Amino acid sequence: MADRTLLFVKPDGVKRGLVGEIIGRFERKGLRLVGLKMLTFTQELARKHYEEHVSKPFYPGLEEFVLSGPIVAMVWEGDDIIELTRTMMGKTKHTDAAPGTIRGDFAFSTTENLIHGSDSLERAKIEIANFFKPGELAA
Ligand code: D4T
Repeated sequence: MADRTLLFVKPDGVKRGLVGEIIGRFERKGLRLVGLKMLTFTQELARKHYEEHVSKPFYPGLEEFVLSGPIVAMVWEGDDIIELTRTMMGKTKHTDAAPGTIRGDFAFSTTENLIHGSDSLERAKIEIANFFKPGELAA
């Protein structure tokens, strides 16, 4: 099976009507969409997904934000999927994200930065299982 990653459009991206714009960028790049759903984070899922950040000072604000509305979770497949999607997302901090990237073109906050993407294939496996059952993904 080709490499896969977990991406989600954060609540700000859904509220701002950027879901189509974001999905379209990955489609036009030639990546394959193999899973898609809208859901709202629970506190339990937020703590699991952001386990490495739970003790950090920005975590309470981050948790409040990710619980603030629905997200659109996706699994994408393709060669070099992690590097490619992370490059297309742009840097985490909105002021560092280059124009032409999703965050560089649309984000004006580090917390409300529109999109999440797994940062390694190992993390992608864990994160995909946090959001999708095997039967919900295309073969
Ligand atoms: P995600 O996980 O959302 O794809 O973001 P990154 O992989 O690009 O960045 P990260 O893990 O360092 O941060 C996770 C998440 O926390 C928010 N955040 C981060 C924040 O609100 N304040 C901060 O100072 C940092 C570093 C943004 C993304």
